[in-house]
Amino acid sequence: NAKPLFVGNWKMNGFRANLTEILNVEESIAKTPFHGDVVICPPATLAALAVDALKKSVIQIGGQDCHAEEAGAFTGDISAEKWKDLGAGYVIVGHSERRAYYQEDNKAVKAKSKAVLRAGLVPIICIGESLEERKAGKTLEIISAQIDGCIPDEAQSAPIAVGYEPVWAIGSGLTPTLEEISEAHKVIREALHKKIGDKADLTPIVYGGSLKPSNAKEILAILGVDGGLVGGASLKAVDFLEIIRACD
Ligand code: G2H
Repeated sequence: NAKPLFVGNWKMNGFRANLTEILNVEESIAKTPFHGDVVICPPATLAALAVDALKKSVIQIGGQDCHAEEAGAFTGDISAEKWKDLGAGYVIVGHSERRAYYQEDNKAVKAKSKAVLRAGLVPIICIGESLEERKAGKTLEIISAQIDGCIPDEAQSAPIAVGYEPVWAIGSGLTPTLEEISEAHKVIREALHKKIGDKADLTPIVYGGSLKPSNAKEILAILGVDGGLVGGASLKAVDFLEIIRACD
């Protein structure tokens, strides 16, 4: 089975003062009998400080996005190699906010995933259906196609993680039913099998979208849900910790 993975995606939130939140999580996690991986993806401006602050801790730092190229004239962008150089272990790619606001399609997400693997980091590849797609009964077809289109061949020989985030559940307070999450994760695992074989069983497929202390226990108990991608609730150390602790 896949090792549990929890990712706190701060998005464009937080200032230097909020780094104490990470340290609070760190202190408690060290005392918790949790045997998974914990990653925090702060805004890029805080990432170097976070790496320093967490040097000796079990928490790793991740990027929220990267450019597909290694270096060059790409003002404002950060390559996977830069994340590696900083000391990050993971990079989120294909988050629905990137897909929606920067028109990133599966092809672009695949190129970024490739770049993260090239740098020797773990890509957290995000997929998920929109509300229209769900209403049209196309969810399973869409997420299979996203796996097919976003996972590069290189993933056959290096670790990756997948984030299932129904777009309509992100930051909305709405979540799919437990059956819907279970079904989606099953289909994602099957689609992954076609791409990377048995390695699919060891690949964490984490749920994201309004995951919070009040719903974490039941969602994390679903077979095939290997952890969480937490946005809003990761900004408060106590909430993020409670979600991590809900995983047993
Ligand atoms: C989904 C999630 C984290 P939230 O975007 O990536 O955010 O938990 O706020 O819905």
